[in-house]
Amino acid sequence: MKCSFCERDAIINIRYNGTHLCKEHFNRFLERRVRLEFRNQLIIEKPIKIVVALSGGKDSSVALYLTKKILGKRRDVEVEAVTIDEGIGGYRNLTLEAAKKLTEQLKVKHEVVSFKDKFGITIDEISKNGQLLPCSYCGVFRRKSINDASIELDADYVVTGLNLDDSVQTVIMNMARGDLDRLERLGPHFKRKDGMIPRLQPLRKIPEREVLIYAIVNNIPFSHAECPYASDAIRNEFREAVDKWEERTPGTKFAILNSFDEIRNLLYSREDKKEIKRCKICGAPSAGEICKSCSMLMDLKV
Ligand code: Q46
Ligand code: ZN
Ligand code: ZN
Repeated sequence: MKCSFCERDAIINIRYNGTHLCKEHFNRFLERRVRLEFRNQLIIEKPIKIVVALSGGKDSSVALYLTKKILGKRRDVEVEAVTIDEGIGGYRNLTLEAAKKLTEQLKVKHEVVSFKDKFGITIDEISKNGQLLPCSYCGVFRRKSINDASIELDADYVVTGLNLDDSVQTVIMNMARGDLDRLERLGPHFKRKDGMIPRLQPLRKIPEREVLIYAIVNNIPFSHAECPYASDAIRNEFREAVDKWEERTPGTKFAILNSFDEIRNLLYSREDKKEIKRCKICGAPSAGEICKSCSMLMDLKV
């Protein structure tokens, strides 16, 4: 199959717009949308530092690569990367290797924060002792680690690799749970609030399949390793449902995300919001007296 715009062979077909694209046109098509996201999400009025939360998987590796490609040449933007090492044998060591390779290639400063150093316990140890599934602790500790590291690095923004598929699943899951507070907190964030570094999501409109193909055709180092604890059955059900809707009506994922963006402003203006306090132990923003991370650490008796 030839590219819809030139004589070269196509490497991908884009169902939602009916085109076939060669590598060059695919790169242009994807990068244009990421540039637009940066333009919509980012305000640069002074020199800023952006920290990319780099796991070493395809999404965050593409996010770092494109952040550097699109913003790295600007004098008023500094780009660094942070990887969280949760202590998951047979997985994190592999993704960490990929993350190191990419940051060296891009000449980006790279910091690694380990759960062992920060919290005194790894996810492998928690999986033996914890009351909940490892992912419950992992998500809370990771968010805190990334936010704390970004504050220490004096970052203005954190970039995450969240793609279109992740975003849509998260929106639908929170709607199905009726969790408006969490819906409201979903990124991208446009300003610093209550000690939280705003999150940029430059890939939020890029389908997962396109992120993967972009990583492969541009030889971006990333790891295919999967976490041994990954078993989010509920998310998988939502993933299957959303994929089925998209299969039947291409463009559904964009439509859901665009609808969410429209109603988001209404969520911001709600009056019955919970008051944000400060955690009595670590000082982080928290819905209760003690933040989730500190209360989990107390349960684990670390
Ligand atoms: S790393 Fe951590 Fe994930 Fe592994 S333990 Fe679960 S949350 S699955 S994205
Ligand atoms: Zn072409
Ligand atoms: Zn706390």
